[in-house]
Amino acid sequence: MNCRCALLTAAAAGGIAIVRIDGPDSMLMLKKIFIPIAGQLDTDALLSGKSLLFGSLRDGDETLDQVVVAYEPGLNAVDINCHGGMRIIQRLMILLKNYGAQVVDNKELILNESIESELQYYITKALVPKAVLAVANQYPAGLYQWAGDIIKSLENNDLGEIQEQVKDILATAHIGKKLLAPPMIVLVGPVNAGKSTLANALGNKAVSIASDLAGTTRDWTSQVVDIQGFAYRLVDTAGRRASDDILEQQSLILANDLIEKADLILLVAGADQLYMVEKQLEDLPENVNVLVVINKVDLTSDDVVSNCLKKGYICITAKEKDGFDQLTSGINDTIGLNQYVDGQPLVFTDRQRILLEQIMTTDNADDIKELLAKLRG
Ligand SMILES: Nc1nc2c(ncn2[C@@H]2O[C@H](COP(=O)(O)OP(=O)(O)OP(=O)(O)O)[C@@H](O)[C@H]2O)c(=O)[nH]1
Ligand SMILES: [Mg+2]
Repeated sequence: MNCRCALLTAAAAGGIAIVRIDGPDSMLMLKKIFIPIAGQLDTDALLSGKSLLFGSLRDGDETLDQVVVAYEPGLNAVDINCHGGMRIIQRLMILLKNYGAQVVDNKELILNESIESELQYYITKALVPKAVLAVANQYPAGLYQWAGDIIKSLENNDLGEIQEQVKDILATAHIGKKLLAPPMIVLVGPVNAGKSTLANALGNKAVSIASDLAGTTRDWTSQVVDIQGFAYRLVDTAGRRASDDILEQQSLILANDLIEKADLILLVAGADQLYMVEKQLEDLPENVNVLVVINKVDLTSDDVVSNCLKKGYICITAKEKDGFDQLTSGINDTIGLNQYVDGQPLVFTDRQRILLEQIMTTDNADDIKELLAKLRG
């Protein structure tokens, strides 16, 4: 069968999922797995301009789901809108594969050089509602509309002014990237500081073992967490101390690899471990973002806390989630995600960024116009 299929919506449970069958045999494939409800037109009606049909998705004699089918004439493709449970999606994909369709990544069916298609593709990769909204706003409003407005204003404005605007929009590229690929936060610090307790509290689930035995964590653990609506990959590592234990030494080697790749380090120390902070800071690479987090402030005096705050440290009680507002705002401020204003044009792909960078290097209005038209796609 000459057709390909892909899940167009996110690979997660949702209300509705859309599976596209694409290619010359897409109609033939549909007829094998779909029966319109009695009284409705045959699937051929789709081809003659009736764009939506309701009916049953069938695997032999078994009805898998009630679905709405849409035909995309320009694309020679059929979209099956089924219920969005993962089991239904899996059964449908297996069915299509068994009938000879090639299962591909949705990138292959929808992504081309246009903001509209980039939106359709990248929205399925967004892990949190804020990222979904930020991307969804870029067409037909947002970045798409901004590029159109600039094209219109090219005749009246001087190029310097236009390039200033392009520069501002380009500055959002790092935000777009971090909204779609969760930045990595690595928890490091002395043993027993409460790193694992903090990781579990930020993730709202017990991923790491926390105990008062120094050296509890060996293998690092990782989870995606939602911090004030933004997604991050949070990694908990083994406590740092000099040790002859070969496993502990290996744990530190693994942790050091992660530190090199981190977008942000949270250096966590207990309120009884303040004397260790300077040395631990010195041991971290120079070019990495670090926030110092003092934990267990429930066990210390107000004076100690106010001294820590003066030094710019964030004071928390991980066990009670106290001080988390300052911590989570500090994280988003350092990574830069708080800079994004809802609805603002946002650069969210490398293709968009490269085209805008090209605009910055030309002083020819026609070239700029062409590049902006290309950006819109
Ligand atoms: N009083 C108090 N105890 C805490 C707090 N956070 C963690 N603890 C306790 O401190 C001990 C160590 O916590 P962990 O989270 O295992 O510390 P860790 O930094 O992961 O330790 P290692 O994995 O050994 O490096 C546990 O007994 C926790 O219950 C806090 O905010 N206040
Ligand atoms: Mg631990």
